Amino acid sequence: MACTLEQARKWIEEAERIVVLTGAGISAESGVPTFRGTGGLWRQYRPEELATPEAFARDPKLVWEWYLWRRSIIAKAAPNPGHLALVRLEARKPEFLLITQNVDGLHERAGSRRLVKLHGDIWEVRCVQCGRQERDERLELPELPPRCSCGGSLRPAVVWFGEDLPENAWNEAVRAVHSAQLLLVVGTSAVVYPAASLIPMARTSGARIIEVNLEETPYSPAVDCALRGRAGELLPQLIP
Ligand code: BJW
Ligand code: ZN
Repeated sequence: MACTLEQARKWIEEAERIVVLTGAGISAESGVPTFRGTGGLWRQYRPEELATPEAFARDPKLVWEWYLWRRSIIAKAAPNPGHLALVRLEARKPEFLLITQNVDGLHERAGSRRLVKLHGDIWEVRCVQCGRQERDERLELPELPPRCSCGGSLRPAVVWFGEDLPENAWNEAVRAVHSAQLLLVVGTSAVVYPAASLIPMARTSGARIIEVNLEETPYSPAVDCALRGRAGELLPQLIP
């Protein structure tokens, strides 16, 4: 449903329990490419071909090259006014949770603290053999794939297609959505599950839903307010 910015601002102001769900679109204005749509391709590959455990097993060097390319872009990027507006919102609301599908760390760098990351973190690695996970902010690696001290290959500690989401993060997200009065959905194509299912879940438990996106998504017709535009421009107006 279309609605005015004024109406959406009022709903945000009134709600005490707010959940925000973000996707790659919120980081687009920081210069980080989204997955789908224009600029979503790397060389000739689609994310669905690289973000899988099968792709890593087949060609770990290729998958690591993609992640190192993304790391190099993210390292140069800075949080934008959209990220900063969500930090302000967190400070104003007694109950607040920011749920992100992004792995870029820009929400943390902006100052968001009540945050759950559904798809992991591009700045962490995990050993495929012993499971050890650690922070790794290198932009160049001596060998691809890098090795754990146990000899196993290290992979990015992110969630690929066919893999389960981190259980604690997912449970916390579901709990928050169930008690939310308002869900603000920002910059996600809402086609990747189970993250996208948080939107109908909020609807079922009676929350109002506001969507901020450049384009229409599968859930646009079902939300209370669909605002078309850039997150970095609309969020500062919604959360002045
Ligand atoms: C702007 C803007 C601006 C631009 N301002 N807006 C139910 C139905 C169908 C399929 C499934 C299902 N349940 C599970 C599945 C399978 C699968 C799935 O969803 N497939 C579909 C794609 C068909 N899901 C999974 O496999 C998940 N695991 C799972 O379900 O486990 C259980 C299980 C186990 C075993 C077998 C089966 C099930 C895991 C999903 C993991 C997703 N991983 C990735 C990669 C993460 C690591 C990395 O970053 O490399 O996560 S894929 C990629 O997509 C990434 C993102 O987080 C995710 C979502 O993308 P997002 O953020 O929405 O970005 P875009 O690019 O799609 O959209 C950007 C949007 O911004 C657009 O709308 C623009 O218009 C907008 N925009 N600029 C505002 N300035
Ligand atoms: Zn190991």
